[in-house]
Amino acid sequence: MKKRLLALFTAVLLLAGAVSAFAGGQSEKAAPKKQLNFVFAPGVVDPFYYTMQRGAEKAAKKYGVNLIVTEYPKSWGPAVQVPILQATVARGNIDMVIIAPTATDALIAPLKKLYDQGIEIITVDTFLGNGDYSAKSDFSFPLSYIGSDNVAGGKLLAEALAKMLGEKGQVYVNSTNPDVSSVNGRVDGFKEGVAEYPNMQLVGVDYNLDVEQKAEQETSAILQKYPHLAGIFGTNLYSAQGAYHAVVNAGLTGAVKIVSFDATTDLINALKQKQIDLVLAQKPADMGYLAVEWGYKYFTEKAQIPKHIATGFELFTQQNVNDPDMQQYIYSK
Ligand code: T6T
Repeated sequence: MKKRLLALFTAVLLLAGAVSAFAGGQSEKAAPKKQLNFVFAPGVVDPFYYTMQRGAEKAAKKYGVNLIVTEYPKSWGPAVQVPILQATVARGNIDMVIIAPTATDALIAPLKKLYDQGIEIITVDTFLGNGDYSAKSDFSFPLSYIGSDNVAGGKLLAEALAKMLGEKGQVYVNSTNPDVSSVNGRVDGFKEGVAEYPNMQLVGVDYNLDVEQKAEQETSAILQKYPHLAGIFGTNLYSAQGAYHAVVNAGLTGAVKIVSFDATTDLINALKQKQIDLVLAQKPADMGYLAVEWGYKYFTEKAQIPKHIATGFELFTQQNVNDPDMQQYIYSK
């Protein structure tokens, strides 16, 4: 009898233990994670943003984020980018928008509207206003700006060009738009750099509106107007591609030195052919990857995202253009 009572008692204890372990297990189990939906809104159809998209997709895969990529705008500017963005966000249930704003001011209102609806914003490559999201202002609502230090890049290329030219001569800049933070920063940095050399003269800045043919025509006109032109800075891939084609067509390869932002296959091949002298590669894949990674950490760990994350550069020269290590920095479709 005693034995049977003991067995019964043990059985009750075991059962109680099992029940509590089951209940405890249930309560300890984390609530199922919410699916995060991020939108990626590129600036325009170009290999720079395709490379950025691949970086974003890599992080999205790692963290289980659903990344919705908007249609690629076929031309540059808010008139094309904003309706595409709005159509994508209208699907609903979006947690964050990762966007390269195509204008510093015109994108503030449409993005603020999304923010007021509860959607977080990270800007990549380009920023809103003056880009300082740490001081309170009408454009400081994005969590972060992740991109190149464009002023530093422009300055660095001015100094490199000055060295190539013996610190003297006329130089010219071909850029895209006057209201875009990235290329504007590059122009400002370049001007600062040139100003350090009293025997260098900046003859002008043209804007091609992201149309390569226009960049080529503008550069051809400048080559005619300034027969002694010594150097050119192309502030992005369309500007630099148009500019070097104009120089080649004028038979001035080598006589006019060219430095550029953006490492497309076209520009890298031109460097190999000595049709361009220096190519600065940005790190678009890192911009996309970091935006998704920080966004994920913000939503899941309440991480404090730095208001500005600079992604750095690589410089392609005649010396390193064939190095196996450098090939990863060439943009691709
Ligand atoms: O240079 C990049 C980007 O940084 C800029 O904001 C716009 O032009 C590119 O996409 C190259 O076409």
